Amino acid sequence: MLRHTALLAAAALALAGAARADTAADGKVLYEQKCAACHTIGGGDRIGPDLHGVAARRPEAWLLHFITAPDKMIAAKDEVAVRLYEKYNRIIMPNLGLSEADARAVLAHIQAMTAGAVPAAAAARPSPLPQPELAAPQSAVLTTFLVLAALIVAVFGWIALSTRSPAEVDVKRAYGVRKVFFVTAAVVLVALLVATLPRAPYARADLKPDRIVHVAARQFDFVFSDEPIVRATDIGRVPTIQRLALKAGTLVEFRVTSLDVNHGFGLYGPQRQLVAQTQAMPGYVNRLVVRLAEPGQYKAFCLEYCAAGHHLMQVGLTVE
Ligand code: HEC
Ligand SMILES: [Cu+2]
Repeated sequence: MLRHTALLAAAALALAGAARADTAADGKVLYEQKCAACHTIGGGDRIGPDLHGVAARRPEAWLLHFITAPDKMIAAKDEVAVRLYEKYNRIIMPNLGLSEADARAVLAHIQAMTAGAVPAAAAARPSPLPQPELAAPQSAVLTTFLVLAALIVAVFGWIALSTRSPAEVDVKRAYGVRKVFFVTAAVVLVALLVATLPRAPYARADLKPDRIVHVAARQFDFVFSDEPIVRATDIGRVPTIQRLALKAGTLVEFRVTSLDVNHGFGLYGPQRQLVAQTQAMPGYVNRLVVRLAEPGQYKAFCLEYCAAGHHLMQVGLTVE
């Protein structure tokens, strides 16, 4: 027993030593897991500021304090922290529970990236969208919805007004009319269902995808990879795909999950038309099979409100 304990202690010490040996490498994993969802290093602002060269614009003590306890610094009305908070959509950077040693490791990684020691992160993020234009099918759907909604409002209005002059109701006849309405509605709806079901955009189960892409959603980005990312700690260890590029006509199976709360994965095509979508749920993997026929720049957006940075949650992919 004692020997075992001693062995374990030795192993733990060796591990700790190994971990301390390379701070920038540790910092890289921490950064990918805890920071990359909101920041880039040289890729531009996202939810928070671009961290390229941050060590040159802030004192080290301030950075260590901010990274370990951003919430406290904003609460204490630190001038710079409050200014940043106002500038970045009043989204408070969460307290991620980093120790000072963790913060040092992350800073070492940020500095290494800034110095270009580990290049290629720059511009890995998609550029912001040009003002999206509603594609024709989407505006047709919107118009139909608005017309139907107006019709329903009109019917409710008519009924409400009709109560101003109460009238005797022939109950038996009213039930008769109701039955006719019910049967008509049932026939029309079933006919519509039968007519449109074969055109529903569900992939056939027997189709074998050309490519499987794993998608992990988290507040506030999407991570693509060739291997499953099951929990947040897989990030930084499982290789991720920085820029996803697919050949036109590829049948892709997206295996979508979430590392925190419920998100949506809505894939939009080059004309900003919705191509396919599914939910990203913690503990579940949803399979979304879609043939990407049209070449161009695609974007995935979160389609379920997930917290303050939701509207900035997106990822790009290219079909060539
Ligand atoms: C949920 C999003 C989010 C995450 C995750 C996040 N940050 Fe931030 N960060 C922000 C926002 C937003 C700001 C701007 C200040 C504010 O609004 O709180 C910010 C500001 C900063 C600043 C100040 C930048 C400057 O220009 O002075 C640093 C440094 C920073 N973050 C480092 C980190 C590090 C390191 C991590 C990971 C350990 C991290 N952040 C994780 C959102 C985030
Ligand atoms: Cu969201």
